[in-house]
Amino acid sequence: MDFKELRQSIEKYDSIVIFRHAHPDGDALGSQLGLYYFLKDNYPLKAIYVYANEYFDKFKYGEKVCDEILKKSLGIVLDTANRERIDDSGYQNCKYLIKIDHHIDVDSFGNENYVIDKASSCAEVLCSILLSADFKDLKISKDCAYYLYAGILSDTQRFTIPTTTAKTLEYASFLAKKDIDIYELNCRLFDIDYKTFKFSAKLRLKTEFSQGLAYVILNSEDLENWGVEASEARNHVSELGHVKDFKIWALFTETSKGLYAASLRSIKDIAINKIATKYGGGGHVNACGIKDLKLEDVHDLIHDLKSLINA
Ligand SMILES: [Mn+2]
Repeated sequence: MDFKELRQSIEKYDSIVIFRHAHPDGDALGSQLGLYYFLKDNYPLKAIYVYANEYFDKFKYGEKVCDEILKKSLGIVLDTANRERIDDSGYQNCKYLIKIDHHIDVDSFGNENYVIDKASSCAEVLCSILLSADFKDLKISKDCAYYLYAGILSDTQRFTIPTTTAKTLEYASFLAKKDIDIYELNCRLFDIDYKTFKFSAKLRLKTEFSQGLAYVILNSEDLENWGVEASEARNHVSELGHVKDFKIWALFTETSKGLYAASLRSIKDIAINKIATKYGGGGHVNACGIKDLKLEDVHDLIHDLKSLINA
């Protein structure tokens, strides 16, 4: 892939607004802030904005940008497969839009689209771009490196999941050479508080397991008793991973009366994205999400996942 047109588009606009997906994770934020520092460091005369409608407690940054600014700006949307998931609809007002992502390209909503679905993270896609022939005369600062590393580390779960490749590690090594504080970043991203520690214990106790499938269904009452929001609870699906007996693991949370959202994960050999699509969701080969499932759909899905494991 060449990035000449991307470079031209970036240079053409005096004002650039960087977007991410709703309920941002470490990759959405790391990519957004990494690109922010890259653009700010190399184009000090441009106005660069980190667009945020909602916040993430580990990286509290960003702002809403008014329509007058959006109307003259280049918008760059990161880590977001489809337009409905962008945080938020402000992107529609941008003069020109670029998508940079690593999810399967289901919606080419940009005027330009740069999608590498083999990349571990959007931050890795940004590394491919920023280190390419079209950009390599520009500087990658310590701040930029720190946040890109955060994005890679988050989406690869510390370089442990199948999306981690030699390329991922090469980029991580390049970024680490910028003298970033790897220990501090790991603590910031992954150290848990006491409340989360207790939550994990309850989650483990509530886990059902049969025929290779581990799952937890949390209804509104559970969530209220445990004092967690549904979306926050679903972030803990990875805690069900790394168990030898589990081939697929799933966390279901009741998001509104009678409707459930699912977070699904699987071992490398089992692709779950087709089943996720069947139920109106999507994502990666081994990591998917589904929204608005009725309880009977949840049970059908559990049945389908078991069949898939035992096929
Ligand atoms: Mn990502």
